[in-house]
Amino acid sequence: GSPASLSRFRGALVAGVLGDCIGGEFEGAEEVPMESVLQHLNSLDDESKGNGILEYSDDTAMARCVVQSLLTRAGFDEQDMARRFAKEYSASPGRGYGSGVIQVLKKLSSPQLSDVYQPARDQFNGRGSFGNGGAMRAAPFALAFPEMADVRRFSRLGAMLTHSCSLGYNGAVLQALAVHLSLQGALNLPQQFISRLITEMEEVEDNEATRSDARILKEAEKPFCERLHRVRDLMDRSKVSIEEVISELGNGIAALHSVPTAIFCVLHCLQPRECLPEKYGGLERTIAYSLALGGDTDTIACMAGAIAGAHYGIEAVPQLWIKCCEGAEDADMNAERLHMLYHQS
Ligand code: 8NA
Ligand code: MG
Ligand code: MG
Repeated sequence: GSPASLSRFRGALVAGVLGDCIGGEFEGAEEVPMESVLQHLNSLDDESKGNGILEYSDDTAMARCVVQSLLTRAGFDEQDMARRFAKEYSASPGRGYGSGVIQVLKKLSSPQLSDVYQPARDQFNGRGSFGNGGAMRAAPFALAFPEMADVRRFSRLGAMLTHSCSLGYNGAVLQALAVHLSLQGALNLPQQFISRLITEMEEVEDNEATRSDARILKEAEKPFCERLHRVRDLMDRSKVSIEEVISELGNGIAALHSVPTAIFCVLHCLQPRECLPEKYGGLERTIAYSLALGGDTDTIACMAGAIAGAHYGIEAVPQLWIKCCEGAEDADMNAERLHMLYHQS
């Protein structure tokens, strides 16, 4: 497809929802045999089973708030977005939110609150959250703003409403930038795609807040850059086991242990893989592979789904999977509205 086509917008938003809904099955599992993944995916293709609907979790619940806010305000409005997060949480608190972020969401609903970024700063004794909750909802920023500088700026601010640790909000920036580049067709040249991301993150992580957080958490000076170099090393290898991916990149709830992982899933699945059915296209491969890593499967598949969806477009998304997932049709309609907003500005 052509850069920033409607098909790519629809693919990104819909496949993100699918990753969340389908990935929920294995969330928190330590080991997920590929056989179980394929069984789960086959059950979606089997209409005769009359599957119940797979519900979305916090990932999609918050992404929907981001989308609605960006659309109604025709841009980023932190007060409006914060209000939507709080309202969504109080309406459906059982969507599987991280245990820390719940405190922020409760405080954000207070009408007395003057600074919407303050509750996030108070998390974890003032260090802020490094969870992947900012990154899991970052894709819509790439679908609202055509300029990379805006994607960077607003995905960061949007994440800081709940995640004030640099390892939290920089993960959101990385995810949004990956979707932004994918939307432009950058995954046609995977080596350049990863190089572009590294160059961008060199700048994003070049500040005192990042250095200080990295020092405290005993990470490399530029934690996401370091991980992206590992992604590049793994890409260059002809054979990589699931165990190696988990030990090199992680599969956990920290943004640092999941955003680079999601990016790797997309890159690794650009080609057919022995462990995956031949009938699968790239998007199906990406989701299946993400689930087989175990750990925070809904969130990793959600992030990988959004990046892959922006690359392959809506035509690559199986209709039967869309039918099984709560919120997928909504996402498709919202993608059209975001596409208009993007091309207006
Ligand atoms: P969060 O901000 O509560 O962070 C998630 C968790 O990370 C916290 O509960 C802490 O355990 C830990 N954490 C984050 N920052 C720090 C810190 N500075 N010091 C010590 N510990 C810290 O919530 P979130 O929105 O980032 O969470 C996102 C994830 O939680 C998503 O994957 C989402 O799906 C959800 N979730 C995941 C699982 C799972 O098993 N993987 C289960 C339920 C919910
Ligand atoms: Mg979730
Ligand atoms: Mg999760």
